[in-house]
Amino acid sequence: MITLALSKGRIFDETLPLLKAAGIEVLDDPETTRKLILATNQPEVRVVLVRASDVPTYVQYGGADLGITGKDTLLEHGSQGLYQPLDLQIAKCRMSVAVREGFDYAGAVRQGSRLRVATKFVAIAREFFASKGVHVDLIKLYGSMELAPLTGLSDAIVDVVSTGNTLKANHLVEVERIMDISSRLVVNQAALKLKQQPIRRIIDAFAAALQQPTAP
Ligand code: PRT
Ligand code: MG
Repeated sequence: MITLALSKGRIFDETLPLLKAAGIEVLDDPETTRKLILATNQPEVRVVLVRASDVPTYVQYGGADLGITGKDTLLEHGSQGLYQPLDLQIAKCRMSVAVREGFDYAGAVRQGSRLRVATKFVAIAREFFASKGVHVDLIKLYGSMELAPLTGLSDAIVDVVSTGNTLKANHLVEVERIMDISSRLVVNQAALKLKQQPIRRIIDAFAAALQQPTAP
């Protein structure tokens, strides 16, 4: 049995075409079923639905053989025990610093004042500001980062941005782009050795699908 860990929502949706290219079709709709283990048209392949931030953990400890996870999640988790054969170019977005409209970010950085930064991505934020030599107090949040500068909890946030609509709706502006983000295929290294043939087949099919020209 090959177990693939996916999270519901954008990663699941954008993975379906890749699975299809590998001849794999998921038999349940994750948005309507209450099942957490989904069968596929291939009796030897199943999908487990886990929280996005739990995908690397499942794959690292062998709860799943493979998984698909954002580079943001992977950088926060660390990549011990994980083989990363492919950037799948899905669920694309960017990691950015944002502040309230009118907040003088450049001035605050220039003056060397300690910046209060709220984020779910503490490791990425710590590394980024350290590389710039900016002193920060990091405040760990688990969601709704946009609220932090609006309530005075922080001066800035570090968050994932896609269209930018959420920032705009909350009167926040993007002041720095930290990195581009997309989702990666991660594989348990022991599983890759033990189940080499079926896992390689999936990796190769995904890789071939990525080579296909995409519709404009
Ligand atoms: O929700 P949960 O805590 O379980 O995990 P999660 O939020 O990490 O999961 P999910 O499914 O929302 O995201 C999975 C992965 O998709 C992330 O790890 C990113 O790599 C990637 N991704 C791509 C995004 C976005 N685009 C995105 N827009 N993740 C989150 N967002 C958020 C963004 O922060 C904002 O709050 O969606 C909101 C809308 O964004 P805008 O800019 O289009 O308004
Ligand atoms: Mg989410």
